Amino acid sequence: SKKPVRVAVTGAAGQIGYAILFRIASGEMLGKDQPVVLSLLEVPMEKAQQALQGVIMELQDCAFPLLVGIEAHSDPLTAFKDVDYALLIGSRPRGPGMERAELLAVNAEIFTAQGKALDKVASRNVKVLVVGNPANTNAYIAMKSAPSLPRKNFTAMLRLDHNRALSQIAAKTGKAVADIEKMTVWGNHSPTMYADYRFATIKGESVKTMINDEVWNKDTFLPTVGKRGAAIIAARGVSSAASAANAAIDHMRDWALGTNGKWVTMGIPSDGQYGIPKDTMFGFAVTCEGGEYKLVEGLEVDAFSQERINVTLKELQDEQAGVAHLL
Ligand code: NAX
Repeated sequence: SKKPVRVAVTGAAGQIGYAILFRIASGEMLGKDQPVVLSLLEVPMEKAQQALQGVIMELQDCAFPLLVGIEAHSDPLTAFKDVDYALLIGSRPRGPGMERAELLAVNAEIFTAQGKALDKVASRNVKVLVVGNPANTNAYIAMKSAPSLPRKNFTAMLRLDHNRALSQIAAKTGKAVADIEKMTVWGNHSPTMYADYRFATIKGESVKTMINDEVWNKDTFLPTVGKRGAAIIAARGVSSAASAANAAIDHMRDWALGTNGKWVTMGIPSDGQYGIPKDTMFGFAVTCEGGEYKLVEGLEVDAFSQERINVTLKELQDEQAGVAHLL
């Protein structure tokens, strides 16, 4: 049988933590033949650590055959020791009356510390996914704080936006989600993201031709996908958790196990393609194989798409500029 891998999850006692840990432990992320050790990080506060103990009791009570170890931590330096995968979910949400600059600053502090800890103690091949918002900028900060790890090991989660786009297209066309290929989302995980179905196909047929409605794209599809998180908060009273956890599972599974040539969306550090400045943590279409993602290159960018890409890029550059003095 396979050697166990170490999986770190931060914010493990939170909503998304509760929705993701049981799925990782049951083998949905890394395969039904891959034993895992869960290394769980929460803030040191007693309430959080106590809640974490409760989650651990429940994990134990599932008696998952693949779960060969569970650890509770309050320090990233111990939590990230030798980890092969790190899901950075915990972050500081925006409190009432909190300014954007303040939000960026507290999160910069968290992700600087966690990036440094990964740099020091994680496996040199660690695959890092940042979910905690602002996800792209937090991933950028962690990457910049871990100079001895390859840049490509740091990614941000755009997969929820990607999956939201897939389900909207399936509903619009009356076709199965499973048959949609070549969907992508460009840019920041925020309402400015640009979900792009121009290249998408369903059983070889062009989705754009099938829908043939630019007004729907601009006035219905993009706002629906962009504001979906807010719609869920309005309906549920709390933010998306199960769907976010599901997207994180999809992201890591595809990265680790491959996509068989299918496109998925990941936030990755740019190497300058599509005019996105190097290191910008940007959502792109990728394929995954052999534990590596590969950017889909050479896609045509028309005027409308360029305009959208410019908007989401500008937002990301402003966020990056807002934390530059902290790095
Ligand atoms: P919760 O508030 O339920 O849980 C967050 C947990 O993280 C808390 O238990 C908290 O104690 C812990 N935490 C805070 N700082 C920490 C640190 N420095 N180290 C370790 N743990 C820490 O939030 P939840 O609903 O689970 O969401 C978590 C994050 O995901 C939020 O930032 C949220 O905005 C973000 N999201 C990102 C999405 C994406 O697509 N990228 C979508 C869903 C979600 O909104």
